[in-house]
Amino acid sequence: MERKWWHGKTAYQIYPKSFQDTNGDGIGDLQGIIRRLDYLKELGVDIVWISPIYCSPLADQGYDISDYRAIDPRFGTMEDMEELLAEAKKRDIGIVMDLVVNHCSDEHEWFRKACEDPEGPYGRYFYILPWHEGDPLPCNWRGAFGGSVWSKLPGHEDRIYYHAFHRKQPDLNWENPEVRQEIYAMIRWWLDKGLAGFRIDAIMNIKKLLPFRDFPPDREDGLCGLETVLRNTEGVLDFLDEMAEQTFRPYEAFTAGEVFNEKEKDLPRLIGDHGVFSSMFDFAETVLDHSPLGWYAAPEITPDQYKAACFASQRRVDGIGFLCNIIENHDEPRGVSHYLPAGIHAPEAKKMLGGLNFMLQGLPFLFQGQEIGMENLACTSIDEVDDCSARDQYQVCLDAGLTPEEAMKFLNRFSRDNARTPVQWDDSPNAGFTTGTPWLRVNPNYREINVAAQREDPDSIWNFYRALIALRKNPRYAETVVYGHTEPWLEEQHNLMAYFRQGKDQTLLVAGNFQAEPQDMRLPGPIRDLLLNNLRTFSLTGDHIHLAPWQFLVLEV
Ligand code: TEU
Ligand code: CA
Repeated sequence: MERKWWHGKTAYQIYPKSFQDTNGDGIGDLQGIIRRLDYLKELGVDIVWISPIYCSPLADQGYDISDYRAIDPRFGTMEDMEELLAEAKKRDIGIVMDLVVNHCSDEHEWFRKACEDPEGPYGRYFYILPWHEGDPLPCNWRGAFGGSVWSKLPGHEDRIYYHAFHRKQPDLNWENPEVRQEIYAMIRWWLDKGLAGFRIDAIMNIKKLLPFRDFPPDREDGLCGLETVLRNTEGVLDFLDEMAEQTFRPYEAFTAGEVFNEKEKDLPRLIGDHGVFSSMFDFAETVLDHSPLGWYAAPEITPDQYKAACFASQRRVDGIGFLCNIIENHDEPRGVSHYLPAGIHAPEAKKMLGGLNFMLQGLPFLFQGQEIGMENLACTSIDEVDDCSARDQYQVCLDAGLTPEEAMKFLNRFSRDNARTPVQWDDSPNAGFTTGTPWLRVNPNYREINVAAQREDPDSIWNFYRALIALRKNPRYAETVVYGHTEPWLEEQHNLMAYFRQGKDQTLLVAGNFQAEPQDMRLPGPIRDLLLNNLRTFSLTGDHIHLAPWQFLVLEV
């Protein structure tokens, strides 16, 4: 594997709407990010991905872009963006923007022109087909937020357009070379401004399975989920190769693909030495509880399944490239609420989960608030829910015969709002996020869980993450932490997740006791050094460590 400038870095995702408000409108903004750059530096962050801040009607919170070359006034101005780039650069922090090019907004000029003249050049920017009331639709696919992927073209009774996500997110037609050139020019325009790169949204969806056709339905609505469609689609890499060649590669940009349903054989082309992306997110753990039926049919994830998914991912990409390792993002529940058994809130358990993920080979990617162990938000009524995906799943629950109360239990487990509540900076009103009314409710636990308190406390989750990042940069261990081979240890032992990171002349052992009871772990040999411990002590008899509940250790052995 070739060495890349970003391999040893630590990355952090900002969901700007909920990060830091500076003008009291209850919405986080670019000035808020600038204000917190020193905070990110103090934590040890090198790369920051900012979820979309382009002009948008916010039907899907910015993932519906109406102007790719302008900043939404709710987030600030282009001057603010340039200031952010300059200030970040001073601190040696790279800024990565979200690249959302599977679709744009129905309020984008291209779509407006397509509606005015579907036969004209902009009609070919989208998938617009003739259709008459009573005709079957071109295919029975279900959009990611529910319902058919087809909607009537505004202003036309006899035409429909394709959208894999929200009705307000029409898919762009990548088969049209003019569309591709527009997109590449826009990417270069941003890279010329000094961006470090992009996180690339929903990218596997850009290639459509043509001609459109039906698949066997997977729910009673007669529709079939896009996962099945994607599994049967070939050819996305040809588009990605062209995009990489004309944009990312000449700039040596850092790119992290949001890649789902990729084919094993494509891994080298995706993230290998000359791959189309630098890296891509590991969603193997995330999808463990996905069911085609919807959230109400989600199984609980056990620690053994979590471990198996992590190790399977490490093996799949071994020697090929780096994955971005996450426990959460803006689409997922909080990691500590998702992967720790229900009801577990102990700080040491949160540290263990974070540490086990962080120490895997790959690029660790923290999501805002993860560094203080922020948790899911409990809502009692659908009126409190913003997320369009959660609102769809609420209906799916009701259609399956659940009561509203039962449905809310599943929303509280999976709603995307869970990760989108404002960052808990301190114990002042609204957790220091805003002086106004926050756009989304602050988690009421902010008095106990907040940055200010954890910064003061040497045993806090925040200081633990800081130590993890410092270890990754420590010249004595960095080579092993970044490049060491991952080798599971005692893989069959129940509720124990342990692995070696094998460097040239150094072996680290990472171990987490993934349960509320103590358990013993056999050691492969003598301990040379203790690098990290989420508790104050650890106990050893002969070649056995007695791990306390949720104990996490990094040892040199
Ligand atoms: O998410 C993509 C997404 O929702 C996938 O899980 C999708 O279900 C998969 O590709 C199968 O089709 C991204 C963003 O992270 C999310 O916030 C946006 O809502 C979405 O794209 C649309 O832009
Ligand atoms: Ca604001």
